[in-house]
Amino acid sequence: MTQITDMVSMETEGDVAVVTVDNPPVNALSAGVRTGLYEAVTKADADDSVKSILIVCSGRTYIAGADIKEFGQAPQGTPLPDVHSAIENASKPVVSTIHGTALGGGLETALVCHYRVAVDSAKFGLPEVKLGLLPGAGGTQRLPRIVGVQKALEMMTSGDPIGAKFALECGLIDEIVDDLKEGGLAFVKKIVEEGRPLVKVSDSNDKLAEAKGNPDLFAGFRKAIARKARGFEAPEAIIQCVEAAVNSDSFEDGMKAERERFMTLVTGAQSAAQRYYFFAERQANKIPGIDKDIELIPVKSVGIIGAGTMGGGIAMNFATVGIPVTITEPDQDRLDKGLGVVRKNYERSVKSGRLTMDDVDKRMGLITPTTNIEDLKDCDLVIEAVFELMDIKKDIFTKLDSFMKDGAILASNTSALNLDEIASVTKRPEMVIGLHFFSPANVMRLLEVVRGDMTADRVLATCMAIAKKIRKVAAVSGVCPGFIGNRMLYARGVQANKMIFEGPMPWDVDRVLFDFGFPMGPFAMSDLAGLDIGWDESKSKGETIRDRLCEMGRRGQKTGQGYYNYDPKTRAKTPEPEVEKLINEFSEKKGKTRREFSDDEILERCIYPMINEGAKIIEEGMSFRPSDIDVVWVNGYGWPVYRGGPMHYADSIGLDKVAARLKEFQAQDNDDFWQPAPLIEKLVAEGKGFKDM
Ligand code: 3H9
Repeated sequence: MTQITDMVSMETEGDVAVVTVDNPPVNALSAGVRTGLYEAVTKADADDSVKSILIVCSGRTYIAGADIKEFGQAPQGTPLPDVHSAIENASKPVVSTIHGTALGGGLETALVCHYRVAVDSAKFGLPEVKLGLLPGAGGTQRLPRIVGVQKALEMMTSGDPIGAKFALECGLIDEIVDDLKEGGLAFVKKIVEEGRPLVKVSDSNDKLAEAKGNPDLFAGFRKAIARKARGFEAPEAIIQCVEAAVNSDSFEDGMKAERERFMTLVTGAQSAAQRYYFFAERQANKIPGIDKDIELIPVKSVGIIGAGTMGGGIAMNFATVGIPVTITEPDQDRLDKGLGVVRKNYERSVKSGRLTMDDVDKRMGLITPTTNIEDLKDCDLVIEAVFELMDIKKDIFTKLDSFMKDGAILASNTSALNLDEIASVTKRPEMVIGLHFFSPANVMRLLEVVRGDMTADRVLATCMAIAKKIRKVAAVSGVCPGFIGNRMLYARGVQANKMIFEGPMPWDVDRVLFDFGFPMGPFAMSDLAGLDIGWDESKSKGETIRDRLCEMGRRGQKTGQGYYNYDPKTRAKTPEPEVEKLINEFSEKKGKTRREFSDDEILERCIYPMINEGAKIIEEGMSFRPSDIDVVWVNGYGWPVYRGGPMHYADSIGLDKVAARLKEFQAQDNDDFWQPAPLIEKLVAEGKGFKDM
C-alpha cells in the first residue's frame, strides 16, 4: 500500500488500483483528499500494469461533500475541478464503490467516475442548498442528465437524498453490491472483461430533452416551491443552473453558468449564515464540563402525562423511533380523544405517502393508554405535559416521586415555569429536568433542554442523546423565566405591543417581520395561538387591546377574527378597521402622538430587544454560547436560517451599531428597557462580537 497523502492511499489488487480515502469523520473533500485523489488517479492512469481504478472510502461513509470549514479560507491543495478532470478523462475505467452518504462534492466526484456501485443502505444527495449554496462541481449539470430535470430540481432545491434502489432505477448507480470493496472489485473486473466503454455523464443529453423548449416546466417548478423557498437565494440559482444545463450549447457553457452562480453564493451573506448555522447545530449538542463518554441512562420506555395536543405529539416522537410509550390522562374520554388525534396525525402521513398503514399500526401499537398514572412507575423517562400551572405541576411531581422507580428521569415540558421549584417537591431533584417541546411536538425540531440547579450531568447527557435519537435539535437552557426562547420572544412582544400605539398598526409590524423572513409576525402569531390564552373573562376590565378584542369575541383565528379578519375558507387575513379605530383610541387615552415609523425602525425595535435579551441570557450563564440561542430561534420560532439566528445577525450588522441604536432608542423613549446589556458594552469596547466568545 502506498500512502499518497495523509488522507489517501493506494494499493493494487491484481490489475485494479484501489484508491482509499480516509478522512474521518465523514471523508470530506479536504485539501489532502483532493490532492491525494488527483495524484493517485494520475499515477494509476499512467501505470501500464493497472487496468482499472476503484475509489472506496474508509469508515462510516463515502465522501460526504466539500470540507465546509475550508470555504472562505485561502485555497490549498489541488482544485476539485482538476481532480474531476483527471478522473473523467482517465484512459481506463474509474469506478466508485459507495456506502453511507455520497453527498455534495462527494456525489459530484462519484458522478465524474465512469461507473458507480453501492451497498443498498447508501444514500445520494446534493444538500448544498441547506448551506445556502448550489452544487458547484458539476452537480447541477450532471444530475439532471441522470435523474431527469424535474427530479434533479427536486433533489437539489430540497437537498433531500435518494436511496440506492431509486438510484439504481434511474441509472445513478450501475449495480447494488453486497460487499463494498469485494463487490466493487468484482464489478470493475467485470466491466474490463466485457470491454465496456468509459461512460461520461457529461456526454449524455437524453434526459434533458423533456425540458428543452419547455419553459413551463421551470415556471411550474418555481411556483411549486415558492412558499418554501421564500427569501432564500440558492434555490433560484439552482433552477437557473439547470436551465443552463438544458439550454446551453455545450456542457462547458453550463459549467460556466454554474461556476458564476456558485461564486456569488459562496461569497454571500446567506451562505455564510447557513454554514455558521450548520456548525452551531452540531455544537449545541456538546455540553461543556461533561465528559462525552459519560455513562448514559438507558431509556427503553417512556411515560407521558397528559394526552392533549402536546402530550400526544411528544408520544409520537418516541413511537416513531420504536420506543414504547405509556400515556396517561385521568379522564377516559380525553384519553381516547388524544389517541384519536395521534392516529389521525399518523394517517395523514399515509395519505402523503410517507408511511404505510402497517407503519401506523406498528407505531400505535407502541403507545399504551391508561387512566392510572401509577402505570408509569417502571418507565425510564417520564414527561409531564399538563397545564402551565405551578400547583398542578408540583402536585404531579410529588406523586411521581412517590411511585416512580429509582433511577427514572422525571421531566417537565414547562415552557416558562421555574423548574427548580418543581424539582424541590421531590426527594430526587437531581433526576428532574425540563424537556420543552414546541408545538406541534411531532413536527417542530427544537427541544429546549432545561438544566435545573440540581440536575445530574448524567441526566442532562442522557436527554441530549435522546433528543438526537428522536431527531430533535436540542439546546440547553438554564432556569430563568421563559428560558431562552420565550424570554426573548417576550422582549420582542413588549416593544411590538408598545409600538402599535405610537405609529405602525399590527399589520405593519407583521409585514416587516414577514419580509425579514419569519413565517408570521407577532400579531398574526397571537391570533393563531388564540388571544384568550391566559385571559380571564371574569377579571377582564378592557384595559388592554387584548382584553378589548377578547371581550368583542375576537379571540383569534379560531373565532375567525382577532387583530385580523380571517376568510373562513382560505384563512387569508385582512386588517379590520374596527381594530384600527380601537388602537387609535388607546393611543389617545395613553397620550401618545402617533408618527411615521420606517420599516427599518420597526424591524430594529422588534429585533434589537431580542439581541439585548440574548446577551443577558449569556452573561447570566443561562446559555452556554451565543450559537445555542440561534439554534433555539431557527428551530423553534421560525427565524430565517439564512440570517443565522439573532446573535449571528447582530454580528453581521456589527455589535457596535446595535449598541448605538439601543442607546438612541433609550434616549428617544426615555426608557431603560433599551439599556445595552453589559456584555454588549464589553464586547463593543474590545472590538469583538458574539462570534469571538
Ligand atoms: C459541497 O460539497 C460543495 C460542492 O458542491 C462544491 C465545491 C466546489 N465538512 O452531522 P454529524 C462534521 S458543500 C466538514 O454530527 P451524522 C460535523 O461538523 C457540502 N465537516 O454526523 C461533525 O463534526 P463534530 C455538501 C463536516 O452522522 C462531524 O462531521 N455536503 C462535514 O449525524 C459529524 O457530523 C453536506 O452538506 C463537511 N462536509 O451525519 C453534508 N460534514 O463531530 C453535510 C460533517 O466536530 N453533512 N462534518 O461536531 C451532513 O449532512 C452530515 O454530517 C452527515 C453525517 C449526513 C454526513
